[in-house]
Amino acid sequence: MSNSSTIVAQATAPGEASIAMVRLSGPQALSFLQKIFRKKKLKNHPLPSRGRGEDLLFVHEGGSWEDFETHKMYFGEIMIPHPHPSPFGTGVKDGTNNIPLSPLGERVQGEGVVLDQAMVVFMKAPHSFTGEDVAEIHMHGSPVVVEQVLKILVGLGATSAKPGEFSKRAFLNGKMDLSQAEAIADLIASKSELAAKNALSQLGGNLSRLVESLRQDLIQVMSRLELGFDFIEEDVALFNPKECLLVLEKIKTTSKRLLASFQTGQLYKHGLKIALVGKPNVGKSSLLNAFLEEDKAITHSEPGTTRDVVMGEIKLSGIPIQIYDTAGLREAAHPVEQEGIKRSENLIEKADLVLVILDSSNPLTLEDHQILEKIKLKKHLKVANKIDLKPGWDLKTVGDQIFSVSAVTSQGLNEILEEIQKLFLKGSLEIDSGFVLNNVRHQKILQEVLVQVENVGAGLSRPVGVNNYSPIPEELLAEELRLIARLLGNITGEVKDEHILDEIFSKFCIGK
Ligand SMILES: Nc1nc2c(ncn2[C@@H]2O[C@H](COP(=O)(O)OP(=O)(O)OP(=O)(O)O)[C@@H](O)[C@H]2O)c(=O)[nH]1
Ligand SMILES: [Mg+2]
Repeated sequence: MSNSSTIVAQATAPGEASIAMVRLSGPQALSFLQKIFRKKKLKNHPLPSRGRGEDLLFVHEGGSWEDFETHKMYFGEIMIPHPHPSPFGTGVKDGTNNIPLSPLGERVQGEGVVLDQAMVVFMKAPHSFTGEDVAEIHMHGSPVVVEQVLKILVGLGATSAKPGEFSKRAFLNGKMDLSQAEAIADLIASKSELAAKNALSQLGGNLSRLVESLRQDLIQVMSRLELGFDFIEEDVALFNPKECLLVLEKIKTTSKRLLASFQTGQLYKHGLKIALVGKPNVGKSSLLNAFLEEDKAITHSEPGTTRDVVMGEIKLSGIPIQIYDTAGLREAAHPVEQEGIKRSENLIEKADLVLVILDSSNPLTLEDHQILEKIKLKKHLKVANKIDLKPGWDLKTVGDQIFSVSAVTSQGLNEILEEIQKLFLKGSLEIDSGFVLNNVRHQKILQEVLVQVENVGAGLSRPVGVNNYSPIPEELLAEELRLIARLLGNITGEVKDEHILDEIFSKFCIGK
């Protein structure tokens, strides 16, 4: 499949950097590159002088200026081709002409204005990321220069790429399947080493191969079933329900295994959210600082110090753990504090785990009991802080499992971390299949597959008829199996649906 437009976008992150890369993809990639770039001899390989006015001549070793061998990097200059208006104003007089100076202070010839020095590479279709003609321009990472280059290319006729458009083209040109394209987005967004490793495994095709082999097994069974329709007169049972059941069983086991790994995949991808919750002054902010070993949140002996949510991150076995310090929960009079309390309550909803902080040095109050009541259905741990001080109540009154800690001495913090590890990370760090499911779209598809497989399986398990005929009408069975195959195909994008594709690729970043 080929696209008639040539798209352009910055492929590197926006902002100042040593290098920025602008990428073009499409049939005119080369001609646009030729219009704005001139190869230049590197200083240590000087060209023989060509006389006055030719000292800015660009190298065209072997062939003309326009020749770009595929997959070869060239050094040179980005030019604003005339008659494109100069972004540097009307120019500086050099005695003979009103010729603008580039920011590099270079004189400008009839070719145009020099914008930057650059390295460029042209990759001829189909041997490129998108499978189309691709040109990459590696320039200095100045947002001003990058913007100019993009403007010029758009002025020449290139189209600004939509988010994920390069990857979408790569997918449509058969360079990778859908789950691999999704893996690129995941790899870029990885928050932990494990997430990156998992995305790389998906990019390498681990998920695709698994799903595709199941789909192929199913297609074989389906083709035998459909062949049977043609031989209906001859009373030959080509289709064997037992064989079909075996294939369905395999799909079921694999789907279940992948779905079971989803929580781990999410953990790799997003980490864990932990909320420190409690009435004012129990030491929530002090505990956040103690976990982070950093003075991040303001602490004070006056209750109601924290108004906003403050987040800090630590790593536990490579998994990012986001710890949120919240405003103390109480009946607050001040509207700002009320807003803070509302935010704390929202956070309780979103958190994977709530640490309810109690002050061990002062007797429990009604507020403590109300908070304990409020979170009793959430996954939570009870934590008695300030155990470096004289105890104010018997910790056993709130149940058997309570963690005794001190934000001042850091005593007891490791026990909490070990418990978190036990609750969330145990077993999830050893991936036997080399891959865990981490994508909500894949999860939804596999859930549908499972329901469908269980339905068909239940029907097929009924006693078989004479000659092993299927216990459910074969046309109906064929339809059901086709649906499962189609669902599996949606994971790898074997079945192309424009809406699904737009939805997936629109979540990518621009330039990817
Ligand atoms: N001795 C002792 N003092 C602590 C400990 N943790 C906190 N404090 C003190 O308790 C007071 C309140 O601490 P914060 O961390 O600000 O309490 P908070 O729960 O964040 O309070 P709000 O933001 O008002 O909800 C401060 O004076 C802290 O120094 C502890 O483990 N031991
Ligand atoms: Mg606080």
